[in-house]
Amino acid sequence: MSPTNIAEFHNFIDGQYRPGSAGATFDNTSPVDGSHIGLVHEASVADVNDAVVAAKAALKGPWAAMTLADRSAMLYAIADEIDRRADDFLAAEVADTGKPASLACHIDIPRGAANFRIFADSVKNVPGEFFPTPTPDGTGAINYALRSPKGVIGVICPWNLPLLLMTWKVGPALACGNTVVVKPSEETPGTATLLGEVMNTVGVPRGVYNVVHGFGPGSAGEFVTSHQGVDAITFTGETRTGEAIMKAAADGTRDVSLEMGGKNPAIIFADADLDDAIEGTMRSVFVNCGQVCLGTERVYVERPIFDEFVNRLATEAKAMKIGVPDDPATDLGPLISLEHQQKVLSYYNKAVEEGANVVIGGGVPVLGDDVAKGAWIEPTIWTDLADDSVLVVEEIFGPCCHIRPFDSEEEVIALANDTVYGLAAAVWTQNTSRAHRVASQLDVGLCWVNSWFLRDLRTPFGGMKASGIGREGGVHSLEFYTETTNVCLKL
Ligand code: NAD
Ligand code: 6OD
Repeated sequence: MSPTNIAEFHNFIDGQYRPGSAGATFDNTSPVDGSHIGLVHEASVADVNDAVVAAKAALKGPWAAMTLADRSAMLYAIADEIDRRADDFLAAEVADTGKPASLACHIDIPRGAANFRIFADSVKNVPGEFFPTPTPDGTGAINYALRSPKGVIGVICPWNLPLLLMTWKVGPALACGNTVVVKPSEETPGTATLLGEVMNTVGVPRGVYNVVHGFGPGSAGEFVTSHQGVDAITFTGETRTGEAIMKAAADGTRDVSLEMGGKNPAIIFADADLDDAIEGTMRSVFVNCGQVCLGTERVYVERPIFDEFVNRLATEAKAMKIGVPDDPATDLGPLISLEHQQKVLSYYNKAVEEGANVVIGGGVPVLGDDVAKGAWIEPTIWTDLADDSVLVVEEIFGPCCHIRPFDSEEEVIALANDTVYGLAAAVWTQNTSRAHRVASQLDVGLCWVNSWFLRDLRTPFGGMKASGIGREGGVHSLEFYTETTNVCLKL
């Protein structure tokens, strides 16, 4: 959006809002009711090139000239300004995603600010490497490692937690002295655009933060990832997209950090605190309408408590209020788009074809005429599907799960690991030894025990196997967003 007109989403290049130079635009529509939110200005190849050139100039110029202390202070100022304008960010995020405002104001927007503060602190406190090295002549040498920014970082973002996931990358990238060219999802251009105003308000030098709008192939996404002035690419999104981006990054031997899809298990042992397990699984399956990469789509429950667990989860899921973002009682908003609704529905239909027992849901809820064009979907629970069913194998990214009984620890570990993905798991048990034993055998980047999505931003975040390459968070982000030079000095 321009600073004065929230119906237009301009590119933000070299500190200025600009339409696309080719004049192309596309509509941003509300997932709540299909209404028109605004017009997004698609960046051309030339616009993306301008953004990269501006980012390069800032990298070598005013941004590089700042002291670490000043740069960290500026990141704090960005965070403070996000907090000050929290209502604007909330409105933009909710308009684009349709998610409950009660959710976005607790998770998406505060994390948008926290992502700047945590990495401003990290860069100031990370120690360097030093090795004294003996030499044959007895005088010795010292080795120390210098860290420098990697350069211009291409940041390619998804739509499910737009501000949270974009700042999760922009925060550490800027903290380490890089500059960025951000390509938000075509579904959610709002908060990335608004962040440009924040950058200007707090005096971030122009060219440090750039935003280009558009799609993936043949559009801004591909233009960013194939641009040889982009020194590294950090991506969150679908695994297939990540694979395409990795291929693009091979030209020019550029580094990638990939945070991708998942088909995450939750394992509930009979000794779990059932109230906690139900509460946690309700969140891991249904929060953000199931559109969380860490979300649970496969639930494994130890046989003695299987029926009780299914009944209780179904009862609570049925009681959720599906509704509009501004209603404080809303638990479940719409999916991101009608296209995604059709994808999720196609899985719902396949479940029936494959003989699932549909415990609850399976369709589209009937809501009022005013929201009839929204991307609504029912929360859905299945049992009785085969382990090789597409519902159990493929990521759906909707408010749904399959629940299956298990009889032993060995069996459930094998079931949980039987996937191409390896992002996250949740294990529910009161037996601490078992918790450690199981967590260490799951092929996942993130394992929560008796919790879910409990985040400490200093910890490694990312997935194994088809869920990603690399880790971000804490020192892991600093590793990705810096280059290292070892200096060996003969004494
Ligand atoms: P997506 O892969 O469709 O799109 C993500 C971004 O990539 C968008 O900005 C899109 O325009 C861009 N893009 C698409 N094709 C491209 C190409 N060829 N070159 C360059 N850019 C391209 O993902 P999505 O639908 O926005 O998000 C949902 C997916 O993201 C799910 O699979 C989910 O699991 C995953 N996700 C993963 C994490 C994680 O941390 N692991 C977090 C959130 C979402
Ligand atoms: O909490 C985070 O840092 C993070 N990257 C969350 C990802 C959620 C995926 O949908």
